[in-house]
Amino acid sequence: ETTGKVIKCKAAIAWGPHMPLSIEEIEVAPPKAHEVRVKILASGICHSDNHVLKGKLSNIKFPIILGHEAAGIVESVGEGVTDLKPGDKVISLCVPQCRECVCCQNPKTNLCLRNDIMKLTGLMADGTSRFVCKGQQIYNCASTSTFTEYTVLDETSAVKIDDNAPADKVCLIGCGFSTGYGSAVNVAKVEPGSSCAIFGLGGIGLSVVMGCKVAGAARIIGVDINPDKFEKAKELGVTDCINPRDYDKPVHEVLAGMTNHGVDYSFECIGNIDMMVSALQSCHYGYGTCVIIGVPSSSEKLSFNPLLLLTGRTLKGAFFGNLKSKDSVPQLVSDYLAKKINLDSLVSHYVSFDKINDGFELILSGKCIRTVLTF
Ligand code: PAD
Ligand code: ZN
Ligand code: ZN
Repeated sequence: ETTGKVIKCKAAIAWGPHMPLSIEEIEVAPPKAHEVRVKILASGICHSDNHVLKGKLSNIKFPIILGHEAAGIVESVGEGVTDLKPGDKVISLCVPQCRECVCCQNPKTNLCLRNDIMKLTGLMADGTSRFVCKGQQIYNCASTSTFTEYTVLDETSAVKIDDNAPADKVCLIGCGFSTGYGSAVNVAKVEPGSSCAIFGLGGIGLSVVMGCKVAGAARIIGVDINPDKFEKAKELGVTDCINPRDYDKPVHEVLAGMTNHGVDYSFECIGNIDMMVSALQSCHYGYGTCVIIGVPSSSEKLSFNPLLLLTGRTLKGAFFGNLKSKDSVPQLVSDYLAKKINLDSLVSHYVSFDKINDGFELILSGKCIRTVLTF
């Protein structure tokens, strides 16, 4: 019986940027009011975790426990928690949904004011941490921190899902799948018969592909510098693949030649500012829409000719596919169980939690789509 007690368990600590993660024993405090403590069952590794480790997001504080794409079981709940109880299967929500703030009340956005993506405090709502390692306070990541056997989440950052859902698949609904799929169906609002270009065919890009296909896109063009990504992309609905390195002209000109002078919708799923401009240039004047999903280094700025916008293109961006998380995640889990969405194709590797650094190696090697850590 652990309720009300500190739990000692293993976590992967990032002591600083440019260092491998270190599996350490940590102490996880009991949940305070309106918080839940969760035993993690499975967590995906997203490229955003790698950005933090590589020091690309300079405002993030170390030491930190990364990970934000997980499924687990509620171990205990703090005072005042009404919609979760011990034993519930949950998914962590890196974009919370409190249902009360001005953004939650506005149907146009999912960016609940309680999100920590913009403030980057790395702390719980009361300004403290629930993690201690070697006597030192450890920061959390995007209100989640899932590279640990136990974590503590605000009640707004966890949602109950179907008990029958396999944690090692539906964890991807906690970030990658929802981000990509939502960007296609909810941010771009891809229409039947339209043409789409997806820059970057990793976990996010392939989820965009699935969204474009469900939305009825006629032409889905995948762009990646790693041709090993093309086979899976075609299986999932990409109609044409291009490697920019195979051409001596800019990729937007290649796309213009393949389509009627540009696509209806383009998506940047890399985090490369040059590709963001290419994606914007690739959509058709007058009506094309470009959605930015990739996260660049904090020091980088976009620069492009505003005529691209004056001539009628729309530039958009969102976190988590602009899906209101508590409302959308249980439904996506049901859609997976009803075989309406395909997460199995996204999971290319399983790695045991202790071997987490091998999981990060897989991202850098270009060999994986999504690696899921099992606990
Ligand atoms: P990933 O590493 O699985 O995929 C990236 C893909 O881009 C790989 O297939 C690469 O080969 C390809 N690539 C790299 N450079 C280029 C290039 N110059 N031209 C064409 N292709 C290239 O990453 P991911 O899918 O996990 O994440 C992609 C980005 O999305 C990353 O920046 C991540 O931080 C961001 C992200 N955003 C959100 C959000 O809510 N906005 C959520 C999760 C991830
Ligand atoms: Zn992510
Ligand atoms: Zn809110």
